[in-house]
Amino acid sequence: MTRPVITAFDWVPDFARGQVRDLRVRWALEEVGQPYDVRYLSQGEQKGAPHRAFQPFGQVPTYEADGLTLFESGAIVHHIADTHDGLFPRDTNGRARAIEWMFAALNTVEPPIADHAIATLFEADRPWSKPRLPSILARVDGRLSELSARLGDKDWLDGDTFTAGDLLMVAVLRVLDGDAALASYPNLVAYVARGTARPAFKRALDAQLAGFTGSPPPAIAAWLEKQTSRQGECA
Ligand SMILES: N[C@@H](CCC(=O)N[C@@H](CS)C(=O)NCC(=O)O)C(=O)O
Repeated sequence: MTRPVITAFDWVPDFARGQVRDLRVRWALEEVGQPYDVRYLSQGEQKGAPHRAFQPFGQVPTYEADGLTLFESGAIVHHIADTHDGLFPRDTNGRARAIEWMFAALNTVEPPIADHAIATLFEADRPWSKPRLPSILARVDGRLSELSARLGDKDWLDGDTFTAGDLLMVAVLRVLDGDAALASYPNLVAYVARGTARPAFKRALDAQLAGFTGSPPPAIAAWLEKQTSRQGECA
């Protein structure tokens, strides 16, 4: 296999550092020991035609190797697991269960957690966010409670073996790390800690953080400047 090239941003706001979805892809590549290169995009470049040719929605990450280009972090992690040893069990049924947990992470658990991030971070200052929060929190809690019950006292979702399903589930849950919503479920807190203690995760996170060498686009820079100068203001 040729060395894959993934895309990532060269700048994101502080709250998003360590959460951009190229992290999942980097983590998968680190787990299987596959070296890779990164093509960095400045903010805004993701919406231009050249990148949209790779990613129709104008987002990161993407993946290129051996004449194949992919978008969607879940599809990329699936492909890495499919073409390397280490993220899918060797038996057909175990592999199917790992894929089941990949879908559960992205399709069942992530949506309410993404709504929570929108209401508390991205649109925290919008009038509709506060009224929506109780119902969002109830949906997050419902999913966490069900997941906690299924995980029980196992190390990983399917037992003793870490799979691509755990990789995506931990990546999804760690958005809530330190949040009261997750703290109510000690087995999920321990599960996230177990996943993020893996050396491959640490290498992936360090690599993502080291890649933020760019600058914000002018409009965001001006807005950030205004926020900083306001920090000393009294109401
Ligand atoms: N479902 C997509 C979501 C990708 C996504 O949301 N990417 C974000 C970064 S985490 C992004 O590129 N946002 C910038 C934008 O939408 O302009 C995936 O998993 O790859």
